[in-house]
Amino acid sequence: MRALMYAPAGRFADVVETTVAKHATGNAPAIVGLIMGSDSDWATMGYAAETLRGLGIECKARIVSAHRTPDDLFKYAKKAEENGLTLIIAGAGGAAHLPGMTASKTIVPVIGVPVVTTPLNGMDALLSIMQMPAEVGVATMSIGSTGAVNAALLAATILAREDAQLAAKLRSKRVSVPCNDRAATKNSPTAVAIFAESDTDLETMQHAKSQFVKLGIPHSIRIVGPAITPVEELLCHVRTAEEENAAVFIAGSSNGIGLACKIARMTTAPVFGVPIVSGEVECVDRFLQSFADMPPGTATFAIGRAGAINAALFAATILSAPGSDVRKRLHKARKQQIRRVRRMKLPI
Ligand code: RP5
Repeated sequence: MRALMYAPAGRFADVVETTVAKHATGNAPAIVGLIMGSDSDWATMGYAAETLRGLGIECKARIVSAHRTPDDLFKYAKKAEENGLTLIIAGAGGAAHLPGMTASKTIVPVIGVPVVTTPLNGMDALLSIMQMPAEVGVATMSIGSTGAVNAALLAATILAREDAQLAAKLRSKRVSVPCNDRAATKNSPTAVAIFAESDTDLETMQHAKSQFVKLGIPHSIRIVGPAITPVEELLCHVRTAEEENAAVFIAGSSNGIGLACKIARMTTAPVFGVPIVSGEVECVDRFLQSFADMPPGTATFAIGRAGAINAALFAATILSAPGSDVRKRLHKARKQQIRRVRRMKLPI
């Protein structure tokens, strides 16, 4: 199937004809919405467009700003599902509300890219995007152009579940990943493997589990040992989960995002990290640094319970087809959430 893919002016300016990936649920082409708050973000977000293009995935790029054109953003997000967007990649810098606000208005999964725009080197954007409240999650990438490339690769990983051609292209780009043919299988697996590094982490990850129980999604949950676990042992857990048909991994660990990053190097399935913090972070710089180096295939969600819930909801969305029972339950949960917040009372 051929289609035109548009890339706006700038370093990556061109209009190219490309083979497009198929929509996750049928023969319609998968379309990734690529949005950013300003044309100044293009120097970063162009890398996402270029990576998608290299993989033959159609993307539609637009500038919509959470702060300068909020009405356009709401319209864009509200119509995203109806307009056939399979995924949205949203990039923003500073007080980067674009990915989160987009996620608040649509069930279409949103991947957020923190852009460097201020002397805080994108850390402000990273935290703004990552630290979403429970039930409205954004899969957060690392900062800058690496994050933009990885956002496109994560989108591709998700779309590759139903597209053998794309899966093959993706594997050829991730040569260091041990080979498996799972992404190319016709009967797509639907289960999620939840990994926790300790008993304490397991408690947090139970919040992810309860989402899957509510939504009726097959899942498994296991402790994979502390950070010192030999890599072979972790690999064994990953392979076992794959044999159980795990299509998505969710990794919760007090060791920041480290566990998710290790798993991402062992599988072609998407890996969602949930950083767990008990007490206070001792060295904030060192803790945050790990989020700057997440490998392809990994995304982080908020710290703790909110992250566990949001990673689960994100997984549920990418594993379900539009119009399916799971999607209906997700829409219903959004409505319940709105009603719950509207019913909240203050003491005065
Ligand atoms: C954000 O503010 C945009 O995403 C951009 O990263 C940043 C600055 O925008 P400009 O002042 O460069 O237009 O909304």
